[in-house]
Amino acid sequence: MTAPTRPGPGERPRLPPNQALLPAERWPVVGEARPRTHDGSPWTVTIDGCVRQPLTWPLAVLMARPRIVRVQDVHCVTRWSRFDMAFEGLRLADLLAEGGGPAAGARYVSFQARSDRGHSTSLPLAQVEALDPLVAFAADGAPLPEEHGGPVRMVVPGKYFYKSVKWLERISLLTEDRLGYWEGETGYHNNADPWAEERYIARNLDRRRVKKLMADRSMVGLDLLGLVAVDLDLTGLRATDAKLRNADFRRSRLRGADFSGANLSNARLDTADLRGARFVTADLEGASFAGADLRGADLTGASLFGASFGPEPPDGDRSLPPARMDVTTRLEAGQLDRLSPAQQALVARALERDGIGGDRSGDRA
Ligand SMILES: Nc1nc2c(c(=O)[nH]1)N[C@H]1C(S)=C(S)[C@@H](COP(=O)(O)O)O[C@H]1N2
Ligand SMILES: [Mo]
Repeated sequence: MTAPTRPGPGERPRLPPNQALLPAERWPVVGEARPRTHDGSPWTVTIDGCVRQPLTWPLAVLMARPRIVRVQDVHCVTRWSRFDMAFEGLRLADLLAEGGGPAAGARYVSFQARSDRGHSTSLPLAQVEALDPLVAFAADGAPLPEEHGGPVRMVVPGKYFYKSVKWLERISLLTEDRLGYWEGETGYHNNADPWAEERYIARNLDRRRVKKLMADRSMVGLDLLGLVAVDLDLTGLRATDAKLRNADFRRSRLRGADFSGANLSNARLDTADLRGARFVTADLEGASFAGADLRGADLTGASLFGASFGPEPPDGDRSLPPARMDVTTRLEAGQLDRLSPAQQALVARALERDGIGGDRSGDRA
């Protein structure tokens, strides 16, 4: 049986872009090298959260079951790939079904490791269902060595290998995503599609630059083409004069961030925490702020042509409320002229008062 990760003849090339093929005998160890130390408790695997019935199995029980073999290619984000690795284990789908499957509202799956840093990764439930990952105990005919996740790891086809947690201990179904270690702390892309080269949160960053960006929380002056910074904690981010066209900051924590002079045209800032953030003279044309918290934010001098601060029925996403704004949100009356009448009305309502923020009307002179 071959997983759908391998493209058929005449389709895209088998090796994803900018990957190097390793010989079969080479298998680099990436990330943590051993499971939690000083843990005498018996190894169990649990499925919990948004499921009909949570279940815990002693590892030995799972390992005693009849296994399937799945041949698939492995692509590590650090640019090596291996073809035709034969993993042996149980289909996650079968284990999930034993507890009656996901409960209503389950949308994400978080995989947690029995490791010292509480390592985890996550995927949307729909992708888990489509990719059909394995709970694996062996590779290429031998039990998984400890440094490769033995005795038990996830193997998820079709994603960079950081979506395959080593030393699996818990699988939690969630209504909202919970970013994993690499994705939340170190700037790795949350979708991890090797064919789209989704390595880092921005396309044109390399490992060194993404590391520095996450450590310093600074994007000052950078050109961050294709930035996908969804769900991240970027409190206090410095992003003055950054090129962030089409950037996706949905649900991120950006309290006190400084985007002054930045180009955020068509950026998505929906449901971001933007309290006290600065957008002075930023380009916000076509940017969306539905459900964002803009209390204390300063949008003075920003260009707002086509920007939106809330859904406009019937097209808008009705699940999102309008942006939260109040007297501390700074905007000049003249700036609102650039918004559509529906958006002007929505902002006026959101501001909940006469007059525009900051008492510094741009029309004064
Ligand atoms: N628990 C745990 N799982 C993990 C990691 C980790 O650091 N800790 N690293 C991930 C990364 S980045 C990769 S590429 C693969 C590496 O698996 P390997 O060491 O068996 O090659 O494991 C993934 N799973
Ligand atoms: Mo990786």
